[in-house]
Amino acid sequence: MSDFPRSKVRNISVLGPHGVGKTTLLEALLYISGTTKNIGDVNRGSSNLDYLEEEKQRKMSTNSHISFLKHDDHLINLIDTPGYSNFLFDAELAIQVSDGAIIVVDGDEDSKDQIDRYWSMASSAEIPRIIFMNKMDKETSNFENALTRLEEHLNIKTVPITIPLGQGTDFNGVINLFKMKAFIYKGENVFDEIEIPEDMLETANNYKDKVLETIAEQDDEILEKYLNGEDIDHCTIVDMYKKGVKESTIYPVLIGSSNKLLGLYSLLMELAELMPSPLDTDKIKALDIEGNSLTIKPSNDSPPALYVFKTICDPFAGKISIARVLSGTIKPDHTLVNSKNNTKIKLNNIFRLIGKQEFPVKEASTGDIVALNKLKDVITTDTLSDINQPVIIKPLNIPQPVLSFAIEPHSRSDEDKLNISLAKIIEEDPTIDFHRDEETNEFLLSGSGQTHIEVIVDKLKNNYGVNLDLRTPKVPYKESIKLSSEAEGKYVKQTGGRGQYGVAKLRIQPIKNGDSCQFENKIVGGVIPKNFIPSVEKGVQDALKKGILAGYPVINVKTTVFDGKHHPVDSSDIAFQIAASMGFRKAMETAKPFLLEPLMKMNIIIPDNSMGDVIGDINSKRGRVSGVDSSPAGHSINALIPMAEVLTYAPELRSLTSGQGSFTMEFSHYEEVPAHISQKIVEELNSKLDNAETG
Ligand SMILES: Nc1nc2c(ncn2[C@@H]2O[C@H](COP(=O)(O)OP(=O)(O)OP(=O)(O)O)[C@@H](O)[C@H]2O)c(=O)[nH]1
Ligand SMILES: [Mg+2]
Repeated sequence: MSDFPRSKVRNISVLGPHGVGKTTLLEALLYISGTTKNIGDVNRGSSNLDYLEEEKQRKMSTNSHISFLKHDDHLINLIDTPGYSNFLFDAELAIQVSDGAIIVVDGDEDSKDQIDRYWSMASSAEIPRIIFMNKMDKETSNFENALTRLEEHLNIKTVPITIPLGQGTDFNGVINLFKMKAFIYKGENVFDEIEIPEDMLETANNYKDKVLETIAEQDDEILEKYLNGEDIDHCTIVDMYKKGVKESTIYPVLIGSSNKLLGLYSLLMELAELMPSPLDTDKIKALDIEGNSLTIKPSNDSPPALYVFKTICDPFAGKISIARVLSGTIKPDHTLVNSKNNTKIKLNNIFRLIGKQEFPVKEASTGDIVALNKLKDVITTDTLSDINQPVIIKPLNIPQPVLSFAIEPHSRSDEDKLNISLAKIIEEDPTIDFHRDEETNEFLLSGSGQTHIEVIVDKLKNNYGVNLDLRTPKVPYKESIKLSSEAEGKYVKQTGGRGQYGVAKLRIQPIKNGDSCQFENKIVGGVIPKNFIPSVEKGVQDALKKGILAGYPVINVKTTVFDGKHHPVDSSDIAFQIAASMGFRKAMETAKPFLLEPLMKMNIIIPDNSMGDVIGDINSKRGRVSGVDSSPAGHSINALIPMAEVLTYAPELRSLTSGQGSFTMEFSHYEEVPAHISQKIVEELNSKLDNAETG
């Protein structure tokens, strides 16, 4: 691989909304460049990239996948990213190791692309972009409308490089405005370069004028010359154009059809021509092991450094770490250091990948994207570097899970395998959380959405033979009190032999939201001896675990023990624990106990036309909208909604927005449950208890 000069390497992420044709585009590029012999098809499950069972079943990418091709004398590494909102983190990681991006959009007139989020992810990473308008073969595609929509949505200046020859089902080639030639498809991957047909000449010239004007607008002097009709040297135009793309002031747009292999050579050409090489980044920002900032020079002469942006744990092939070589050259048998914990890591085989197909290489150098097998204890976002000069790339923040499901393994053997299998899946996908909820005693599997969690369940089954059911998790309600009250707890047993004796008088009072429970000892005169006070506190702690309303933990209560009695022989730790517990429960009865529920802070992104339905639904869920931001591409709603109402929000939002909506949610705070709902919860619990007793 290092036989490619570093200036000829391109690392490109392919980004865009779900279903816009990213994977199909890459399959087509791999095929037309002669890299693959057969074109993979996502619809038939024969894709080289979407090779996982979970992806074949759903006909969508649930992971990023790497691939590479050679075009002219360039090596182009292409990372296919998932467009579905649940898998955004993979796209973020891919962007982190890319020098440029292809943003795929839909040329379909009716398309409701939600490209804002991918656009802003690439903007934040400050990488240049080429826009590829796909699906131009569709009956309803319309280049002019789609281009206007795009410029308005994103508020950008575009430079069309190719325009369609024929519209919709008659689309059969492209006109390249820089070459002023037409390319038509003859079938079987064969193209003809021809003169622009007469009837398209005026359109092509009009677009070319627009292109020249947009490029000239970047420099006042050139613009004036252009507007005065003076000739501008072709090289000047090309240089200004390249500069504008690299600095992200203008964006090239190419059109085509991945299904019909149209418009793709022009795209390959522009990737090679316009996208930066790994050497074009002056310096890569990093830290030393003490956390001081430094920069890495992307050069083969610099010490080796790799950043791991993906991990695959294949039950058969084992563990594979995918990394970008930031600097230096690496070979199998080299020893590097995992900079986060100073552990030595010996490299094994190095290879390139197309989906899961491996292509071994002898070495990899600056800018290469390669797979490395069996790197022990190395996880996604780790930096491996030179033993004497360790560096760390600041890892991306891992997004918090937004949705949890309780999981129930089918059998004991499924439960036994669960922990170890999930640990492997979490190694591949750090956005998953798995833990046992102490309050509800359930195993909770949390992720970025319902599809994400369903994919994990499928993976557990397909790869590890673990079968389980998903259940809506229980809401972790809490209990508290509104009034102060006092009560005496008495545990006295004095019939025959050694008895039990403990009496504790307790005062309980509500304290401010956010404070956990407090305990105070105000015993005077030793009515409860000092050595039994910890037992009184333990008894109160036990009572706090299960409130008297519905057995939920009690919060925001201060308990004071202010009086009591003891017996020189019969008093014991256990007697005071039980007495305090009884006293607390008795005091709670007269302190106006109430239920609290968790509220979730939600950010919901929806298309324009579902606004009314989504807001209506939030109201019916006892939610409160705190703000709505609008952009031409849709609305972003901020709201507080009780957790009990959004346990199955993912499918609900999907149906309210025809699959276009997405959301994130995080815990905000606890609030009192309205009386009528609280009553229902208590009644349901009592009827469950009755059934348990009778059944
Ligand atoms: N008509 C037409 N359909 C296309 C074209 N490109 C892709 N498709 C179809 O669009 C659907 C989605 O294609 P994918 O390649 O899986 O889309 P994706 O962007 O990778 O989707 P995610 O991985 O879910 O983000 C498939 O049915 C493709 O056959 C095209 O140029 N024209
Ligand atoms: Mg895909």
